[in-house]
Amino acid sequence: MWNGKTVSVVFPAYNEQENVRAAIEDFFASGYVDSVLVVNNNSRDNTVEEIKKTRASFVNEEKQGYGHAVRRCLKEGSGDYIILAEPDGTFSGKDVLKLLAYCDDFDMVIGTRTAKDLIWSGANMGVFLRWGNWAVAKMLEALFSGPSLTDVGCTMRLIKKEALARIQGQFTVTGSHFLPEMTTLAILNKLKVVEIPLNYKERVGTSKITGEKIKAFRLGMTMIFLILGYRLRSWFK
Ligand SMILES: Nc1nc2c(ncn2[C@@H]2O[C@H](COP(=O)(O)OP(=O)(O)OP(=O)(O)O)[C@@H](O)[C@H]2O)c(=O)[nH]1
Ligand SMILES: [Mg+2]
Repeated sequence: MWNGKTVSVVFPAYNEQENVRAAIEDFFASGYVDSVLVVNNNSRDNTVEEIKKTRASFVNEEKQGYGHAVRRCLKEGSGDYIILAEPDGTFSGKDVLKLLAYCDDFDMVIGTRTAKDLIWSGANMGVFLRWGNWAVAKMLEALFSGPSLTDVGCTMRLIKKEALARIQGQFTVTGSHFLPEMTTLAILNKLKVVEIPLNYKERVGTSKITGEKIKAFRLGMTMIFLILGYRLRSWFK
């Protein structure tokens, strides 16, 4: 609970047996989280068995992909404040408090993983990823006169239920480049958005998206085209 409002955490999970249980416990341990829901994306390992050992609930999303899983998370999140994160050990439950501290004044509070002093040793945020995320975020910020942005791909973020309802029907992306679409739609729909620095730690388990440089580069290019597409369409509308 936060100021009399319910807080729900939602995790997309694909083969996260190694950390999902610890992540659920870590987020509950923040003391502010009322419920945790895991959207299992057809995991072939023991992710579901591990979730069952906790007080989190879960659903399965059959359509495979990060965007499908995250959109299902946002659809199922039941609290007044919905916090999206990953159960792979990279995010800290205690950072929930940082997001909540801003939500009186903002509709959406986005994390950034590029604040140098909060990147833990072993975290997958080397020079290439850090500056790549920063550059695409700055492009988004400049093209849309948006809030200060320094990370285009940070899953951990908070959105108020009523703010989510304003943009949810406009989501189109089902792949790994979903987050910049969510941020762009928030700006275009005049939600109040702020970005704040979060801890970013070493991953537990196998990386599926940005672990390989070439995959990360392709993803970055897809994000750039998505953002440019939104800008051009809104100029010519
Ligand atoms: N890649 C991928 N991730 C999925 C899928 N479904 C759910 N997820 C979850 O989405 C999150 C993002 O995937 P990650 O492999 O952590 O990718 P990343 O955060 O870009 O990179 P690392 O954390 O450094 O590995 C994780 O919590 C996954 O378990 C899917 O189909 N593909
Ligand atoms: Mg991750």
